[in-house]
Amino acid sequence: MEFWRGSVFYEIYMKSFQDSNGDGLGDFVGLTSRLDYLADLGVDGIWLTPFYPSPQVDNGYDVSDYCEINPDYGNMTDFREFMKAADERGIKVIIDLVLNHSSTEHVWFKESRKNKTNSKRDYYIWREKPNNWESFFGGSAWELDDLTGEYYYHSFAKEQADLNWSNQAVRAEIEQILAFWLNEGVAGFRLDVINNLTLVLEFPDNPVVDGEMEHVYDRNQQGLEQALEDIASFCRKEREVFLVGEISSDKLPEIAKYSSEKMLDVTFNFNFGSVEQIDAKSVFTSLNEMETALNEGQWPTLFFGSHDMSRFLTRLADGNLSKTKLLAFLMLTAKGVPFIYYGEEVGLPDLPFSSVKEMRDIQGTNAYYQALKTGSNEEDALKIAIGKTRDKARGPMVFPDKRPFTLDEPWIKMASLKEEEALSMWQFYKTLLAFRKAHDFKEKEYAFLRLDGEILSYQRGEFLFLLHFGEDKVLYPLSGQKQLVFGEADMLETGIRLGAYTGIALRVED
Ligand code: TEU
Repeated sequence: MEFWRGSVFYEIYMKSFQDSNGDGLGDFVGLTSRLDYLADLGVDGIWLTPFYPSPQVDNGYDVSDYCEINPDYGNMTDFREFMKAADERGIKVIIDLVLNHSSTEHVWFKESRKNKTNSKRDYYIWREKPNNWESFFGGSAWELDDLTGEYYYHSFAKEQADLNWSNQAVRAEIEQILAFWLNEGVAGFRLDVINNLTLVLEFPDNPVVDGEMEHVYDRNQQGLEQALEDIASFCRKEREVFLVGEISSDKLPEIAKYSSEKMLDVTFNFNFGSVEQIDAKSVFTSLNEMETALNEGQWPTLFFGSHDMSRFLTRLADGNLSKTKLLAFLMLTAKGVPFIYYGEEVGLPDLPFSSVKEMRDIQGTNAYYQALKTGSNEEDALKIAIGKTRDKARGPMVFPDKRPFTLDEPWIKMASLKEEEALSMWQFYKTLLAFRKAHDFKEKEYAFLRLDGEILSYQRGEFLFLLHFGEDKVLYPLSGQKQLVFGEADMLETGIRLGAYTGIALRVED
């Protein structure tokens, strides 16, 4: 059985996790010093966001050298010490690879743009004329390069040029990168926007419906399955390697088709993780959809936060501690591979902003200047940028051992949770992770999934989980011998009384 099935992963946003040298940026030495914290929390694996040399136009998702460490985060020796220390604690490390595009500062691109006959010209996608394709961050996805008078394609920022996956030489380079990091002992990769790799090379315009572009020709194109199979078989030549795909879609069937034995182990299902609101019914629908949409034997991912979205304490629970805990309970007990986003275990909220100057994320700043350009005043432009900026979830980590929390800690000042609530959140994660560890959930499929009013229930192996999404106390009728093994509830003759936003686990007869 693959190691990842029973594992809980923890996403770390490099810059904001732990600084060791006082430059205000997280680094590998700092991260290594926090491995005991992570082991104590009980996570099995870490997903590291990009740590490679990069001009940081898109926080490291613009890589200028795939086989090096950004000096802000340390060097190769620091990385190796971190890997060794993680291994000693039984923590697996998966790293983020951005194979769809590189920074325009990458030596390949610098060569490529020099002239039309350069040996690296076809590493990227050059055309005499642009089509109507739009970049994810707004505006055209084509940038005119004065040197040769041609346009290059960038599905994200203009400093992130898309690599040409129809070129075998590019694929060979990518294999070397995979081999390099596998040799360093990583347990797997999180593959960034991996469904953007292949394109319709006749470059037809995408349809635009009600002012919105439909990405018909620039995503999920022919050849993608083969490319993923090639990556997977290359990686798995010698050992098990965990492959996590980020598919830029919120439609489960589109996402699900790339998780199969021959391709990716799991894909991020945004239809579940990045929703704007949640209730018992929507969760029930999503969990059922996962059961039917995924290929046989494939598991979904379970997450409500990442470096790309608002934190769920703010977004889905409006600062309510019990509701946040209930969502954590769902994420850690439903069938799938959970990904905790750093800081959610201590109830970090979204950061607030009062000016665009406080923002670093290109998605926020672009939206701001775009809004000004199209006639918004500064106040409205700021509102739009606040909605868009991903900086809100990228604030500094505050560890629970730093007590008492000083009031000038930025997150405490704005946290909707009080200090004791933050600590109770942390205890909750720890206890739940310990509960998972004590019982093997690797092979536990759902015996059933049910919805009764605001109570969602599912059974996995000998455990029955009840999740109450309502605000009033309710009595859930249950007969037979049941032992409460996690959470709080009143066990009555007639059933179980559940308080507002409560998740519990019961041991039942198998
Ligand atoms: O994100 C890609 C992205 O923004 C979409 O996949 C989006 O999250 C999804 O459609 C939600 O429905 C990745 C990285 O996570 C992000 O930080 C980078 O900016 C981006 O790729 C470019 O590398």
